[in-house]
Amino acid sequence: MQAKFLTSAADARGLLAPEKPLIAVSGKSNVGKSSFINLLAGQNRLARTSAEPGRTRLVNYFDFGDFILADLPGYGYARVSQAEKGRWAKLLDAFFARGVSHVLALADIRHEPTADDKLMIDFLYRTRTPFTVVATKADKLGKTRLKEAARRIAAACGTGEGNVIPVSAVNGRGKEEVFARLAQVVAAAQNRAESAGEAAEDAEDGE
Ligand SMILES: Nc1nc2c(ncn2[C@@H]2O[C@H](COP(=O)(O)OP(=O)(O)O)[C@@H](O)[C@H]2O)c(=O)[nH]1
Ligand SMILES: [Mg+2]
Repeated sequence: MQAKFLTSAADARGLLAPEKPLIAVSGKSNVGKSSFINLLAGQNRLARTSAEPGRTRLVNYFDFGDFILADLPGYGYARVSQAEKGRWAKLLDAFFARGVSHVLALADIRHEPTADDKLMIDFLYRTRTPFTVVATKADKLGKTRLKEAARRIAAACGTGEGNVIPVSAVNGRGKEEVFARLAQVVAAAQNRAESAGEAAEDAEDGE
């Protein structure tokens, strides 16, 4: 199906608790989050791309058929007030408290992960949230430097190289790999739902 926009949440009350597996996309402002979501959707304007980062403090939900994708507000934008940062932190806490199947954590392939990127990854480890690092703007590097960069990002995030997928919204690189990963996530979620259903039946049968 065509991916479609569902709704935006500005605060905890607006957050969804979907039946389908929920995949979150995180990353600092300007990392290429909107462009990446558009790449996955095969649509140019599903998620807005902007030259003015950090203006939207919303969780945007999209229906991708097999899963729901949540575009989290970009972090690390310097020119926002303390109050705004507090509101952002509260919204994210509430979001993760509802549970999520997988996080695609975006990082710019050309740079060392920032302090904020590392805070995000630490948070994912602490909360035992499965994640994949998506290294954006891969078209900006040649083949050799790209491999080095992916290795460096994996090390900085304390994860394996196989858990870093270089992508490019410009040439489409990495799209299939990301979908293959998400297919595994969806299958695992379905298996869990089925065994939970069977366990409930067994309990009813007194087994
Ligand atoms: N070369 C290149 N530029 C990109 C890529 N993805 C995003 N950009 C550019 O990076 C800037 C920020 O992109 P955007 O998707 O709005 O980032 P967001 O703030 O994380 O949503 C824009 O100027 C995009 O055109 C990419 O894969 N390759
Ligand atoms: Mg954006």
